[in-house]
Amino acid sequence: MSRTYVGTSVPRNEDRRLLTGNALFVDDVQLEGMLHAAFVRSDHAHGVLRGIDVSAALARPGVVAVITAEDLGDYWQPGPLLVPPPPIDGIVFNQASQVPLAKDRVRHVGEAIAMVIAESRYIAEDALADIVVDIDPLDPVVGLEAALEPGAEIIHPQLGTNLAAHVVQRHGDYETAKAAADVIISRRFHYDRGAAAAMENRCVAARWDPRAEELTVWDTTQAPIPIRNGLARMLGLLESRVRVVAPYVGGGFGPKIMMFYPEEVLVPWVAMRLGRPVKWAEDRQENFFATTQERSQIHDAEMALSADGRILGVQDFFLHDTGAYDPYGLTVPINSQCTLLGPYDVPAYHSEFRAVFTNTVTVTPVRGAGRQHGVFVMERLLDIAARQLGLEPAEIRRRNYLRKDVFPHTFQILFQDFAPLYYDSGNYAPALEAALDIVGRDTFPREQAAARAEGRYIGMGVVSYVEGTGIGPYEGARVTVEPSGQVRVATGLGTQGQGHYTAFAQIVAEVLDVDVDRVHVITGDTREFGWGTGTFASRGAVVAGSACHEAALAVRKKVLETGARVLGIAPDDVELAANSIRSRSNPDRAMTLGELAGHANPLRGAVTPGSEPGLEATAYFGPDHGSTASGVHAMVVEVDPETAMVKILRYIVVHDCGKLINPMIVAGQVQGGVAHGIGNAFYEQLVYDEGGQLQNASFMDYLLPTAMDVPNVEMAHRETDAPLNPLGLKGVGEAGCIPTGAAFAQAIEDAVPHLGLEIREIPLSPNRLFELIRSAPGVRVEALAAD
Ligand code: MCN
Repeated sequence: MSRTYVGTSVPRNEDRRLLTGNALFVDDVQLEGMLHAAFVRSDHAHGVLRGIDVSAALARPGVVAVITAEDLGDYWQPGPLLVPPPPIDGIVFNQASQVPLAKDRVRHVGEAIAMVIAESRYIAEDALADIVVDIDPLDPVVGLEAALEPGAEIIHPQLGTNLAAHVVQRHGDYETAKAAADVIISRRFHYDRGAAAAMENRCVAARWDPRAEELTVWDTTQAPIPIRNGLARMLGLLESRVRVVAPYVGGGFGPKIMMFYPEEVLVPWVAMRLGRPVKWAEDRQENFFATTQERSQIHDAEMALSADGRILGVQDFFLHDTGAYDPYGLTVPINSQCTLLGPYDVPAYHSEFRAVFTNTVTVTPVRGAGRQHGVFVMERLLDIAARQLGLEPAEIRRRNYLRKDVFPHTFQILFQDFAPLYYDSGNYAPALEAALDIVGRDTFPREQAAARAEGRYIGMGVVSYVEGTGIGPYEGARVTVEPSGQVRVATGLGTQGQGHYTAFAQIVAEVLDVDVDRVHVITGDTREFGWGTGTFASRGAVVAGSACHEAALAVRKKVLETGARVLGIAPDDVELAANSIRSRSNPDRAMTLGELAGHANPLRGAVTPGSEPGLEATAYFGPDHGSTASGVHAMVVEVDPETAMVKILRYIVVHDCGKLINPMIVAGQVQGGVAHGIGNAFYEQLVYDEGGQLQNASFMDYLLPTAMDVPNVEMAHRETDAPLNPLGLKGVGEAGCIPTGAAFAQAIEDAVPHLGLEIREIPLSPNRLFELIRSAPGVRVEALAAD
């Protein structure tokens, strides 16, 4: 009987290297003769680029080159459209992707204009000040509604509009639903911008080896293989002559999936051109201007309900800010559009968004990738409706959940992969009951009343969500048993802290019945594995994990076949037994897997036709549809109505990501996601002034939650089997941050019901909450803390 690893909390095997400082990060790459890059960036949000004088910089000792758009010749190309929308009715998309260096216009503060290459980073930075950039400012376009106003400056003149996309999706007939409704709730909601704020900024190093004619690029990317393929195409090299390594990466959280950032295009090119290694490491301030961001959306939403609180229909018109360029297509707003429906039965839905260009940093997915906006709108509409109908927040949700017998469930609207939105499986109502049990459905009202008697204001929020995870197209893995008995697993995914090294090892160790610490996972090196897409959309476990499983099964088949031959026994007499094979009928006839691997790769003799040397197999996995994770978050907060400070007393997550590979890793993912969600909900906001200048581009001004602000999440897991992958997995990497804002808003309102607050925006910084409290209906400022 082989050992069980899947479903157990195997300690993370990557942590020893990380905690002892022996993990290689890109900035650790030091090569002989290495040069350093720094970038001249636009101070203007919008303007015509009249000229660049680089002569003084070139004269500075230690400066090796200064590159402008003109120097790039044909290499200067706008970046690719990463997820091209299909040409179908209801979708208008205007493409304008980022360029390596600004040529005739600048479109956001921080856009790269010139690259300085010098003997040291100090010299490169000093030389930036020598470069004179002549820009004629244009009116900046900032703010979602301003972008579409008549007379607004057009950011991409070739498009003749600031409209980046217009998408209409619907099922059922909302107008009919509305006509039949007893209650109609109509509100405007605003979700403002935030940053991903990974601990490690972006970094790229490149070396051209003229003898091997090979380019090696170390890159903090989430998608090493597409970067390799794109660089090979642009540089006219064979893909096999370009090696992209994404070693240990200190957090990605979405923006590191972007292809191609200017620096990723330019550093390899200049390293080849100069014949010397070059490195660029983003600094924290640059990260606020040069790394993509997410979030600003304004929703005008409406919900039609029957008198007993059943949803009849939802309508949502929203604006999405795509920033200066739109290389990622429609992913973020389509996620909002689809995720809004949540776990609920919504017979009629009309959703329509306009994405707009603005003179701000480009928007691409950040953990949650637009899903949190949809959840916020839906959950808030339900809360407002519940209040109007005199229902408990939990009760209105209960009345509207999809029943557990409707799965699989297909909607008429398209998901981010442009396939119809598909819920593979789910069971929503029990998760709500479980969360209420943990929070203490009977005891909480008493605690609330007791606190109130002491002059403390505590409140609870409880919200639901579903999350489409684990989308295709595919990932692959190669599993090899080596003669040492160690097992190598190579996959094309990049990893940024998610624990893939351990989780994938568990899958393979269980199939091959080897000790889990004998399984070595390699990710993020295109020389080790060259097929796949990358880490995004909480798909690593479902897609790459399943590929590891399939490859391990194929190796197990080889082990059993080769074992029978080498031991000279019948195939059905061979079994796996802890790092070995043996005869079932005569267990003394046995051999270690390492020895067998040696036999499978003989120095003499013949490999019989139809068989292959070695104990190795490669497999790919591409699901027809993603898998639908879901959950309920409950939150207990204490609000000081006079100062607007909010303290999170408890945070409860009941989460369903199908079968758990590693419960400890999943718990870490949820805890980290919740920390991110709390940041989004209460602390983090990128504030642009009307000139397009970011006002808080440092961690002094852009507040992140600290360990002091994030409670230990109380967690329970439900494991609804995912039918579309062999292990029954669903994703979890983003789940923690998706419903947090909605839970936060409901909990605050519940804490101070006497103020009549109705929260319709995120983030709710203490300042903003202070303002909202002071302007709440019927509030007498001098009596805030009293009834
Ligand atoms: N897992 C599991 N059982 C499951 C599902 C997942 O044990 N049923 C494990 C997986 O094996 C993996 C981890 O949980 O080790 C996350 O898996 P998954 O949900 O498949 O997500 P991905 O591997 O695709 O990771 C991407 C996801 C995203 S989209 C963002 S953004 C994010 C996130 O993961 N960025 C992260 N989590 C992050 N965690 C860290 N530390 N750093 C980031 O940059």
